[in-house]
Amino acid sequence: METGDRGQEDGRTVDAAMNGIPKALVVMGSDSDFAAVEPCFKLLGELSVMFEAHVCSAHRSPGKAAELAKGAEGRGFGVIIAAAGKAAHLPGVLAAYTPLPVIGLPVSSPALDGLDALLSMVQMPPGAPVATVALDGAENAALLAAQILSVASPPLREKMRAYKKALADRIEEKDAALGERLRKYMPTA
Ligand code: C2R
Repeated sequence: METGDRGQEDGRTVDAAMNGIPKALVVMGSDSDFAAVEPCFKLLGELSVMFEAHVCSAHRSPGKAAELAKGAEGRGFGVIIAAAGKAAHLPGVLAAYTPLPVIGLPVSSPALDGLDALLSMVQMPPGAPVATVALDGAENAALLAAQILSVASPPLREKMRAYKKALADRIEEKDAALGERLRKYMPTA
């Protein structure tokens, strides 16, 4: 992560001096979602995407959910990631209050293995879409957020290009390693 002043002492905000790259707002339905969302924070940081994170629930703190979503555009956010498990109304409710794109990150939980959260997000009725990533797909939530923000940010687009190149390079290494492992099984003439 590039250096930047912390906007808040508690580390909730990674802010300032990130050189023109717009911000992502990350909202978790509960602090119990933290472990599932942590890879998202990590990757946003690695991509130098500024973010602010909050615990907020459409069920338990609906006023704050509305306030966060309504204020997001004016506070310079370009995308919202909403992570929640069980009956996950959080991303849909945030999407109801903002013109910004909302990415839903469904978090798995024991009773229904996360199918409840997945369907709550992916089956939004027409009018308020939630771009839903895979169950516990925290890294893809970060990547999709970065890609959305990169539309208005050439430096971030370059980072995404470099990320994809590194990804492809890793696959090439695996492909070469597979060739080596299979060598002993190859028939000799
Ligand atoms: P607790 O562990 O706090 O009881 O939360 C959270 O995201 C979490 O996965 C259990 C689960 O409830 C989820 N939750 C929602 C919402 N608020 C909390 N799905 C919401 O408003 O959608």
